[in-house]
Amino acid sequence: DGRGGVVVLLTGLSGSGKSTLARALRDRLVEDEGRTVSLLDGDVVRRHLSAGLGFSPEDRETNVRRIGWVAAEIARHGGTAIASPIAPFDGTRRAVRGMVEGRGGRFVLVHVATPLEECERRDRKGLYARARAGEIPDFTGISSPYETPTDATLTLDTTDREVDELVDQILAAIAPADDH
Ligand code: GGZ
Repeated sequence: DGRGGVVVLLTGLSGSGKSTLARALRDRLVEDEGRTVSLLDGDVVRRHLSAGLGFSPEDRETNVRRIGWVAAEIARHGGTAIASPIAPFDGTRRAVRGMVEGRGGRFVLVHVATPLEECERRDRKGLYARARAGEIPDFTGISSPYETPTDATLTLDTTDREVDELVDQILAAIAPADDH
């Protein structure tokens, strides 16, 4: 009936617009479709579920796998989960896909592919400046890799785009091809 469980994972650099899109998507799903949505917000996840983890490759892997586990569990019960970690590693993202699909959920990977130059120009939290100054080790895009997804359902660049229009694209990508 198109109401089966789904996990939307927004992946991309810091400042790419993932959280903004995740929240706007949540609002639209709740308002337009009356769904219950679990938003696994990056900040909240790192304060609670992943408290104590840093940004080494190992800690990022653990963080994203935890998010995936929770999201897969939500989808298994027919729910909708939206998560927006950087999730820089292809292997980890594929592991999350496996967890979700293995438990009968649909997995929609959205690559928020706003270019590094634009993310750095925004630099809302001043993190890029600090990373360039060598004050933040392992900073994604500067001193830690971001592996571009090759299995994204949708690739978006938020540069000069309206949030509403981008959310429309995500909603279209989520709309089930009723074969799941
Ligand atoms: C990347 C970092 C780092 C390093 C702190 N590298 O823009 P933000 O601030 O709010 O989002 C970033 C957030 C990334 O955490 P994630 O849990 O999404 O990362 S991962 O999926 O890789 O586990 C940024 C802040 O944390 N931040 N240090 N070194 N981003």
